Formats: sequence, structure tokens, C-alpha cells
Amino acid sequence: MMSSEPGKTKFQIDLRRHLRSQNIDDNLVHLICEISEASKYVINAVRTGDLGVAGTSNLYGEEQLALDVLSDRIMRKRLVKSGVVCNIASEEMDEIYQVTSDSDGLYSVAYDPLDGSSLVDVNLAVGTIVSIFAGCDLLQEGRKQVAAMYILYGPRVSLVYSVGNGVHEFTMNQLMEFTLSREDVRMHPAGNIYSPGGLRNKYNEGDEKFIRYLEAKGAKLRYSGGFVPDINQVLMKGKGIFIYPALNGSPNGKLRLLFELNPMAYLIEQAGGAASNGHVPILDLKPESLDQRAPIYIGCTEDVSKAMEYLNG
Ligand code: AHM
Ligand code: MG
Repeated sequence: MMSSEPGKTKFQIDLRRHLRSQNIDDNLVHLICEISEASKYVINAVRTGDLGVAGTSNLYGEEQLALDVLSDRIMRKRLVKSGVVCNIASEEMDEIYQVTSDSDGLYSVAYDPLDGSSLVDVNLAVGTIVSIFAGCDLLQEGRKQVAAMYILYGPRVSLVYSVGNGVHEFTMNQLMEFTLSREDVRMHPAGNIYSPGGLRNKYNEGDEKFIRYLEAKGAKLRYSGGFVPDINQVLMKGKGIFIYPALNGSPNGKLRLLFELNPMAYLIEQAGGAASNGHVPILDLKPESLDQRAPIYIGCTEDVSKAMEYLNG
């Protein structure tokens, strides 16, 4: 433990100092710091950049916004220059970008540079999501991640990371430095908020019954349509569940295993929560392709178990 409550710290603990206390190698410290530096340019792009379309599409055939393309470029450039990365995969790139084939002491990174980008024009919160593996293989089970993190661009900018030793939150200060705001974030066993993605009239019967159960027990609906702020709410309040289930016509839901689900599942598990695709933990899924999607139920362990009961009962 390095600090106490926000506002009660005698001195500010910055991200690099905190990372150095985690017993991880210097290259990983450097990599996470480089990503945090890149996020400062992404937030600048979000705040002031062009809101139009880029005229290109990503590997899902979705139209890319100028901000998607710019954020992707910012992230990739920084990762390439970091000197500690061999392979890079992005939700906005068709293929793996190989920086070097020499994996010795290096890391591979999968990221969504600007998740929820279609919300920027209505000024809702968005974020960058990052998954890190040791070596060059990006198609590994999420449980093998050595680190996961996100940066949330909301009224404040926060950065949440784990390297397998709990989950820690940093907030950007007036000097654009990330300083520790919450250490070892823990989730309660059960929650009182729910965040349901997708069209409810396309839910299957089990998911519909689960939502009715949540409503009947008085859980509050909290869904912004941005995965990062929605997960951040569940994680930081420590209470609740986010679901993006299979939909009629979309049996794997919408969200992507490599770029969105694995890193969030890692963080939520590290905080004492759970994440499942309805049958097995998200972190045990072996990805077969970069663009793999999966349904997700993620949050407090008892809520996720209850969802499984309705889904499989
Ligand atoms: P994106 O990666 O194209 O931005 O899409 C992901 C977003 C998530 O932020 C969010 O959870 C989800 O799409 C919302 O989808 P829906 O509008 O179908 O509920
Ligand atoms: Mg996304």
C-alpha cells in the first residue's frame, strides 16, 4: 500500500513511482508510462479534434471516424517508439503490426484507441482500453495478460491499471500527470446497478428474465453506451453488473475479446469481481482470431452467477 484516501495523501504518488513498487520489469514500467503519455495526446484529440468521418473502415467493416484514425496513430506511434514492443493489434487495424520479431524481454499490446468514439459528438465519456502480453503472441487466453489498463476521458481523466497485484486508479492533475487516487480497488459480492448493452427486444429469454429480476430487486439502470465509463462505474462503485449478451442475429454480441473484453475482465477479476461469456470465464477463452467477439456478463460475482442461473436454467 502506498497511499490513503484522496485528499489525504501527504504527497502525490505518480504512476511511474507506483509501477516501480509493483515488482515488474523495467520494460513493463516503461511501456505503461508510454501508454499514459500517448493518452494525453488522445484526450487532446477528443477535446479539440475533427468530429467527421475518416472515409475508411476498420476490420469489422465499421466506418471509422477521424478521431478513431488519429487516436490509433497516436497510440501506435508511441508503442513503436517505446522500444519494448514486438507486436501491436488495434481495433482500428486490419492486421497485426509487427515492430520486431525478436520477442526477448518485449511485450505485445492489443488496444482499442478510442472506444465509444461515436459518443464524442454528444459529449459523453469515452476511453482507451489496453491489453498487454509478454512476448509476441497476441492470441493467448486473457488470463495470460501481464497487464491491463484503461484511460477514461470524462469530466476528469483517469487511468486504471493492474499488473496482477490489484487494481489502482490514477487521476490526471493540472500538470497532466497521473497521480494515485485509489489503491487496491475492491468490489462487493453483489451490486445495485445494472448496465445492459444492445437492443433488449433482441435479448433471449434468459437474459430478459435476468433483467426483470434486477428490476424487481430495485437495481438502478446505469448505461451510458460507453464501455469504459460503464465499466468504470461498476468497478469504482464496486457494485453492479454490465452485460452485453448474445442478441437475436448476433450470437456473439458486439464487444471484442482482444480489445475490450480481456482487459476489462482482467481488471474486474483483479478487483474481486467476475466476467463470463455465459458459460466460462472470459479470461479462459482462447482467441482464434483478432476480430473475435463474445457475449459478456461482468461485475460483482453474485450478480454474474445469478445471470448464469437465468441464462442456463
Ligand atoms: P466501438 O468500439 O465501435 O466504439 O463500440 C463499442 C461500444 C462500447 O463502448 C459500448 O459498450 C457499446 O459499443 C455500446 O453498444 P450499443 O449501442 O449496441 O449498446
Ligand atoms: Mg471499442
